[in-house]
Amino acid sequence: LSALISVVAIVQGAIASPPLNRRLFAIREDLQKNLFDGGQCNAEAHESLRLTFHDAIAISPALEAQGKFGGGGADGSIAIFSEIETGFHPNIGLDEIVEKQRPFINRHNLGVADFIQFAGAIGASNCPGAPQLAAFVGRKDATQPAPDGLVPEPFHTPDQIFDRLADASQGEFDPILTVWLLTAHTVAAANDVDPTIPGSPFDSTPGVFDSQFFVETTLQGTLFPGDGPNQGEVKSPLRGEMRLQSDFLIARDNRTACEWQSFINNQTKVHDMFQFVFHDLSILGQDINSLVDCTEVVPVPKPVVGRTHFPAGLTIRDVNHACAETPFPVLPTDPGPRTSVAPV
Ligand code: HEB
Ligand code: CA
Repeated sequence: LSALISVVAIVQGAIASPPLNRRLFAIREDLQKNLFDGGQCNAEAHESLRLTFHDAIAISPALEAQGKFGGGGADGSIAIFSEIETGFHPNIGLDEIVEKQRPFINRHNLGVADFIQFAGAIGASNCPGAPQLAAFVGRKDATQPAPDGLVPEPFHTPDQIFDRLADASQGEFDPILTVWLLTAHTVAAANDVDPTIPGSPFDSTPGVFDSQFFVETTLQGTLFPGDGPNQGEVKSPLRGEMRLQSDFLIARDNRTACEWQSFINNQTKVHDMFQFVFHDLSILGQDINSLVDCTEVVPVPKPVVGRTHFPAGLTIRDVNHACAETPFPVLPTDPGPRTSVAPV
């Protein structure tokens, strides 16, 4: 009889709470179908990846040391307290993806903090060349909003950005790892830096997780794609392409220029370093020992498409070569006349 009772208990348990991976596969399917247009590296995939950063980075041991609440890191606060946090200036535009994700959160049984990081990992997996990003489950959800002032802005100086990332990560995210984190801007566009040209990409391949972002940010800026200059914007090398002042400066800063250049034409590095830093970003403020690693649920992305190149009409002569130690890599130029970058 006791054997029968325990069998019943196991069956009931399985019905009450289907195994974690099975639940995650269902969420993945729902996201791919209904948020990411059938598995595309689309605008919602980009925005979901950006959201992981804006939730996770809002944690500050420095504020805690002053006796203030410093935020909970990857705790879902940006969605749980979206009315407050999406009103913070650096979070401009994120209200849209938070509201698009909310019905998925409501119809599945997963914490908000876990969901945000999971959706970012699934979205990124649709971008050829991306790594399989970590998916952990079991985070503690926020009980209060993060304070304002913890998310970097494109008009901040490299010093401000390096200090903020180091604070959030207890020193782990140094200037070098900041470059690794910025690899995310290879699948990215800006809607609100210049609202007259929404969807303006940071590189010519916003649907591919490649090293074009690192190439194109080193090129001499020649134009504003819209009605710039706007706050946080500097001249870009291509019509249709947005360039953030922070990316421009970190690409040329003597602490980071060589690291920046080292990503060019090095897809293995693009892939491996972002995989590494996302893992640590996605669990800021959480205790990894109480989380379950469900990364196997994240699809392994397709390999990168295309080879690293200068956009048509541009060559090594257009490069601002900021790394004194290493020659700039030799790259082919795309054939044809100068093109412009299409909005996302
Ligand atoms: Fe990021 C986007 C900034 C980092 C991811 N950016 C973005 C933008 C900006 C930024 C401004 C645009 C927005 C609009 O819409 O307009 N970032 C920034 C800064 C920093 C950063 C300043 C520091 C340095 N990011 C980052 C990181 C990441 C990211 C780390 C990762 C995770 N972003 C991102 C993405 C994007 C962006 C993905 C795109 C989104 C869309 O497309 O929508
Ligand atoms: Ca790209």
